[in-house]
Amino acid sequence: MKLTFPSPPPLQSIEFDKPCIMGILNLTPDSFSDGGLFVKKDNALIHVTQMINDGAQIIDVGGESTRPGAKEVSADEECSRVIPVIEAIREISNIPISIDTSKTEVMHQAVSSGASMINDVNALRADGAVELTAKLNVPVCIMHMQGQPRTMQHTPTYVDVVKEVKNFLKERIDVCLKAGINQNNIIIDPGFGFGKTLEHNLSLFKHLEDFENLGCPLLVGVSRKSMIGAVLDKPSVDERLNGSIALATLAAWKNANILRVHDVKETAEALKLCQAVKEAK
Ligand code: 7PM
Repeated sequence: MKLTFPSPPPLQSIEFDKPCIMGILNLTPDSFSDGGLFVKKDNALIHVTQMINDGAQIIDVGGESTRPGAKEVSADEECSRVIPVIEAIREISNIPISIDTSKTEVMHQAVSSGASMINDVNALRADGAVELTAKLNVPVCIMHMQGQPRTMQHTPTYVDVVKEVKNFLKERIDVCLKAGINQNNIIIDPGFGFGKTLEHNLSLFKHLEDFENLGCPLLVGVSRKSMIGAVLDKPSVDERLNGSIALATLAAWKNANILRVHDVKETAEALKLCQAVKEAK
């Protein structure tokens, strides 16, 4: 399995013979883990350069807070946060940029400005999002979320979380395919922390291998998340590095293809060791 990025030229691809790292660039002023640190373009570029040097193969740019309870921002506001930074990254690198958004308008503008991939926690359920993605012909990550960001952590409920998340993703893959999205462009993500209790998150993680037979590359995003805080009793996000590395390693061991992380260097080292063990006789 491999992923091909038509934009920017020249055509680039990522081979999934081993897991790859997607580095997070959060451009929300209220982001819980890098709170406004990278709102300025220069700081963002320094951070991106560092992530590339540390081994990131994709940069995920987001300007919409999906934090539980977060208030929604307009497409214009989101674009004003992400577009200048996407353009600036494009001036220094041709690394694939993913745009973390649920808004059709933002997807469109971001890809027009040089983004190479769409990362949608809402799995392209916004009006026109599936059609636009088919037309743009770029890779897309569709993620499972129960409910909406503002209220999703109130009472997450499942009878069989693994089965239900899997069925949701199967249905969304079908919708994508019917709309003409290329099968090779679809990435799936169980959506850790999005309308899930700790128990749900742990269960999904334990059964990550079950998602393999959907036939799409699998993205896992657990970096600094509250499931780590809950197990380790670390209320503050900056105490969650060790936990993040532990889960990234486990996800890689369980054949995740893309790891969405804040701490690129540490994750890259863990993945190297994981791969060395995998390839041993
Ligand atoms: C506040 C709370 C800010 C949560 C940011 C977050 C994922 C994602 C995010 C994920 C994919 C974070 C999340 N999480 N996209 N975007 N998968 N595909 O912890 O798990 O970064 S935002």
